[in-house]
Amino acid sequence: MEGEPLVYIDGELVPKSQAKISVFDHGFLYGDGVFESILVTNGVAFKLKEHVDRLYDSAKAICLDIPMSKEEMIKTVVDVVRANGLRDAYVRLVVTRGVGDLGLDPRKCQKPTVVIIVDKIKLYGEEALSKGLTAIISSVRRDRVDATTHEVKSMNYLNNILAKLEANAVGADEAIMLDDRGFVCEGTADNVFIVKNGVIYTPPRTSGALPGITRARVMRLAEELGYKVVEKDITPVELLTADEVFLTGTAAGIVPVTKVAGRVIGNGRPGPITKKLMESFKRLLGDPSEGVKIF
Ligand code: PXG
Repeated sequence: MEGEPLVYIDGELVPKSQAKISVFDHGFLYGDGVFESILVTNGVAFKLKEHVDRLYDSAKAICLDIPMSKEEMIKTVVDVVRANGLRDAYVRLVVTRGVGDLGLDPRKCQKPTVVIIVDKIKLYGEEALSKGLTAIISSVRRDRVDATTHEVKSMNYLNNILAKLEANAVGADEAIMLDDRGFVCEGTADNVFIVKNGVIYTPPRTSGALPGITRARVMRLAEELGYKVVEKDITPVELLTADEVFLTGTAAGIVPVTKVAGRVIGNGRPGPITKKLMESFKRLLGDPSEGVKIF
């Protein structure tokens, strides 16, 4: 479709250039809100139901009552994608605490703000994807599970951004972050997997990493392909000495990592298991049985 994307704000569809919210919205003032990113491929919104479930879990964890049912939310997302006429798109679903005053007390906010953006995204270039990314191990630790845990997909991404700045400063593509105990947790917008001696490992839920929807599907896919997948704590040395390392996330899918903190992973090229998973995962995108068919 020609022209500007249409953005949903609290029941209205407005052109991108006019899509604005109040500076008194606590999402803006305090990062008080939750969000999801959903990929639409060939008219199918991949795992839309799971994303909406996670959105409502995130909201519940911060006592935010989303002013519509999950079914209404799914229907609204579908309607907004349709209104934009995009068969291949990236959907950003944001629910903030809403407009309040300058105090941080959430009770000052009468009604959550719901925003749905349908646009395009590119996290990494084709070359990085085919050759593999370079990553650092960030000095910025993930927040604790008993603090501002990253299990909640909240609008507080400063922890991730500080890590990304470290990667940018040394020309690396991504930053892998450790949890407060020093075990591998996740990337700034993706979950981490390693392969050692043919077995696939990923940090467990207790690392405090976001329970990634791509992560869950990739774990099942790997098992369907006959690989053993183990959730376990991964030390930095296990990461550096892995045969293969890859990341998973909505925007990028499965992404090989071929250098971590200056150490070459495997032979420096995307490994065979990573490539096999990438190939098989690509086929899931656009499959109506893997999500909600929009067109
Ligand atoms: N960890 C973190 C911290 C994330 O933000 C993931 C893991 C992967 O989860 P999913 O469910 O997508 O497999 C995410 C996902 C962005 C961007 O704009 C961020 C995410 C997804 C897409 C784009 O940088 N977060």
